Amino acid sequence: MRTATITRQTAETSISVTLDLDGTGAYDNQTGVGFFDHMLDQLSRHSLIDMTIRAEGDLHIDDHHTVEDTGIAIGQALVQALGNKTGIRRYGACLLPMDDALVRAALDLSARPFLIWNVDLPSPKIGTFDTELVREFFQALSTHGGITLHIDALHGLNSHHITEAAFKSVARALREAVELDPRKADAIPSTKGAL
Ligand SMILES: [Mn+2]
Repeated sequence: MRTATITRQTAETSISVTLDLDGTGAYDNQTGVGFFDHMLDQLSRHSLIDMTIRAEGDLHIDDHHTVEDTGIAIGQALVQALGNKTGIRRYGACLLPMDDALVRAALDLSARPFLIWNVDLPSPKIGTFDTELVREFFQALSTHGGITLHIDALHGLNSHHITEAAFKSVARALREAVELDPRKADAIPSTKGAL
């Protein structure tokens, strides 16, 4: 079973994340940050990774710790659920349009965290959500998930559309990367023999 549960507790946040890599995209995500829940739902729905997330953070300060720490916990859960990565495709990429927005994500489940973030979000807020937190989320996901993650926005006018396209493109790329490759189901996809 490629599943994992991570619980993570600090003075700032209390988070639990349960993932099933071989799911159907079923989700139940409650972080107290409405727009972020909407994005996490996209991440699950389009990766087909079942996702149950509960986060209680210091939202009286702002959304920063909650968003970042949820990214950390999802990354840790991915690492745990992937195990030694036998049989996975490892790489994934997706060019995803959403109205005015066109976002490209390319990723490698390499255990080498690296984020390229070439995304300009024109407005500082989406509702009450600080758009600068979108990069913080993907930075945490990359670092703690051991993901080489490139995200480039090729076009976009509306920050909600650009952000949503980013989450959806990463989700589609992740779906591909975590999938088992039936042509090489018994091997770790690296000439090093380990990932
Ligand atoms: Mn939306």
